[in-house]
Amino acid sequence: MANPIEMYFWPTPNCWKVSIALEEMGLPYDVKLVNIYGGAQKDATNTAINPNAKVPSIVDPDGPDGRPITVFESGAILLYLARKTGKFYGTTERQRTEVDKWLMWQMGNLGPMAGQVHHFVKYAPYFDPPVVNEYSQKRYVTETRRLYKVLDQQLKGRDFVCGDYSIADMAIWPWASLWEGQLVDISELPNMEKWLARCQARDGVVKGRALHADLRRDRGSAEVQKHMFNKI
Ligand SMILES: N[C@@H](CCC(=O)N[C@@H](CS)C(=O)NCC(=O)O)C(=O)O
Repeated sequence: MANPIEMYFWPTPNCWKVSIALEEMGLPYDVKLVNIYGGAQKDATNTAINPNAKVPSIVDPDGPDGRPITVFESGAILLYLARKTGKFYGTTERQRTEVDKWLMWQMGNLGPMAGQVHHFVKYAPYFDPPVVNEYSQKRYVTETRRLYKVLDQQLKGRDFVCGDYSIADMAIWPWASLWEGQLVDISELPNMEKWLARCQARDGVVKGRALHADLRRDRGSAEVQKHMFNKI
């Protein structure tokens, strides 16, 4: 029996990628909660494995050569787990390159843009005093809507982003599942809507998404403002 992987986690889209992957791949894991609303991401325990002071991260006691390994950045974690298990990452160089493209698309485009929508639409207006920046809201909502059109086009004629279910779906679904709060009109995205349902029907997605869901807050607050955005 493999030793459990330590998953440094808080119920957020980037962390759901990892909880979903661990569930889908059938890997045992222990959850280490990092309360980002309370500032724990900046504690020495977390920054020792995540120098960027964010979540998620993992520690795999059974890393390469049998020695422990730490991994941060959700995309790097997905790639590591896919290589470790040989699952959800195709089998040929052509298939893997396809998965890489869409994984990088999520990491470099959808995640950062939708993240800014969350900031300017769901968090900042609830700060004390409220911050409502219409230009920023419009810019990031417009770009996020454009990205979902790109995704919808890719999903035309495909069940999943790269054909078979892969780590690209695991990376994209957590963000895309929150389309409503990102002010996206799903009726314009029929392929994406069907794909969301296909992903949501998977046991691994249901379990990974449900993990510590009670701790999640969808809105900004004075606490979130202090611990996540006090650098501003
Ligand atoms: N590119 C990073 C982004 C990580 C990230 O922004 N994590 C958020 C939660 S989804 C976080 O830790 N926020 C706390 C903070 O910004 O202080 C990844 O994909 O792992």
